[in-house]
Amino acid sequence: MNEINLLASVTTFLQRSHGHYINGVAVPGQENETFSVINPASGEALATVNQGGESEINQAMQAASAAFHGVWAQTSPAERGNCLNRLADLLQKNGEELAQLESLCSGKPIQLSRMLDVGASADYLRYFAGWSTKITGETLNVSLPSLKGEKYSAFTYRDPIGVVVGIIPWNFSIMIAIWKLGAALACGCTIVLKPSEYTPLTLLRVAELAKEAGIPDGVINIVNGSGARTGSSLINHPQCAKVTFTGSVPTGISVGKLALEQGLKRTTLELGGKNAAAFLSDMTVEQMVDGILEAGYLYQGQICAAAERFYIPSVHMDAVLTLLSERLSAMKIGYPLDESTEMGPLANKAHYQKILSLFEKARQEGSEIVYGGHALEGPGFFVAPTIIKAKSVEDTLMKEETFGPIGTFLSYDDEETLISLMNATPFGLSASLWTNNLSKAMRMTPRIEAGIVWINMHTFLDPAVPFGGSKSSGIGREFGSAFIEHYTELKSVMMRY
Ligand code: TXE
Repeated sequence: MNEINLLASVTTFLQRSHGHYINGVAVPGQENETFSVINPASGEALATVNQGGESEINQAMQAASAAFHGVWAQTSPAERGNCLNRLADLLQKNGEELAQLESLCSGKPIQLSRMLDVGASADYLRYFAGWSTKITGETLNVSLPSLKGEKYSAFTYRDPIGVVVGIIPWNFSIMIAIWKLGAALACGCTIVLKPSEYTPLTLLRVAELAKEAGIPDGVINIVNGSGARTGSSLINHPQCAKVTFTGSVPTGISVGKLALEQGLKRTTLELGGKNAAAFLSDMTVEQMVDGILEAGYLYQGQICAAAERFYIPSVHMDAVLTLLSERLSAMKIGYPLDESTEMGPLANKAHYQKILSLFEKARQEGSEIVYGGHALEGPGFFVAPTIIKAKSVEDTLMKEETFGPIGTFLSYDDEETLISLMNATPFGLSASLWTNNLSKAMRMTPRIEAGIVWINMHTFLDPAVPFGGSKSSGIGREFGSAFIEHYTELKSVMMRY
């Protein structure tokens, strides 16, 4: 056991009363309507949070709008970048506090919280900071003929889109919010973030650090509350110009529909999927198992880009599943604040119940549960990492996103069939192909329907590489230069002289 001691600042923070963060100050919210934050490793309440009502929603949207038209519009691109860089510094300076809060609320192993919610978040902010001074339009050659010797000239601007509403899931309560916030602020937008009701605390602390970093009041606001009520009201609000959402496919579709109906508000939807990882027969069994663990079991499989469908050459299937079972049984499952923990609990009770019902479904359908497939004893929402051997592509677990530590396996014999198996899904967020034959991989990659295809790797995201879903896995791209299109409105200017 390497269980770490909670920092005094974490204990003090948890004891505070929690609500919202609007226009540079903590706002208590509706004290008669609260919800509890549950530690998924123990099932016990960590804190209570006051719901955001119409009053908080209005205050936050007005503050973001005033900051957009006033102070942030007057802030130079260079200073916007400096603000993001200073926030990155403060995330790192306060990193242990943030990582502990994230692990307590989400069940994420502490090493991952340190690496991703703190370390990677700082890297993403610095990447976006660099873009703030490089957002430009273009000069265009007008194509019309000149009739009387007149001349034409044209160019484009990229105007910031306005107030962005960011709706955040529970799996990376800091990092995914930083993706939205960094993109919005670099482009000159202001933002109102609604964290998941399961992980509402970390962003309240990040907002305080943003103030310390010199980000003007009103530029970043946090409103806590339920999705159906607070989330929808934020999207409905007349000051909302754009919605950026990460979460499940059904909720993403409702969010997208509402945003369209409320005046064609722009949307970026980064949704889930049923991502495939395919191993070609030149890989060794050990290489395949290493790849499967990387692709499917990190952070209890609660990563939208993680693989859930695994395609293995028939000749290797038994050996792969035997070695994978051995590796899973050696995995250290435990308390997220223990530094040696490799796998923690599922993030919340609803998700735990969903995973248990999927185990049941697999049994009813006669899929073979090779390893795991059950809850683990003790308090908290722990389940065994699980291997399921599917009968066919029709098994529920080959089709429905589990978002849990469950790999579902199907064998194949020829590589032509493999491509159609990989594409036999309405989703297309990510996919991976594992082979030492790069020439073959390069020929197969264009035929794989996914927003990102990894070769000999899976789940790794990079701020320089666009990320987002094809097919039903989303609309729009985060990162690279691609995000700029989604946070700015292209304005054309044409003149005759
Ligand atoms: O996600 P939701 P939930 C999957 C995972 C999980 C399931 C449900 O399988 O078991 O989704 O989890 C807000 N208008 N993923 O319920 O509903 C909500 O408050 C506006 C995959 O947590 O997608 C939260 O802030 N907002 C996923 C956010 O949307 C609404 C990550 C995400 O909630 C809303 C998380 C509404 N009508 C869960 N309803 C991924 N692929 O990354 C909810 N919200």
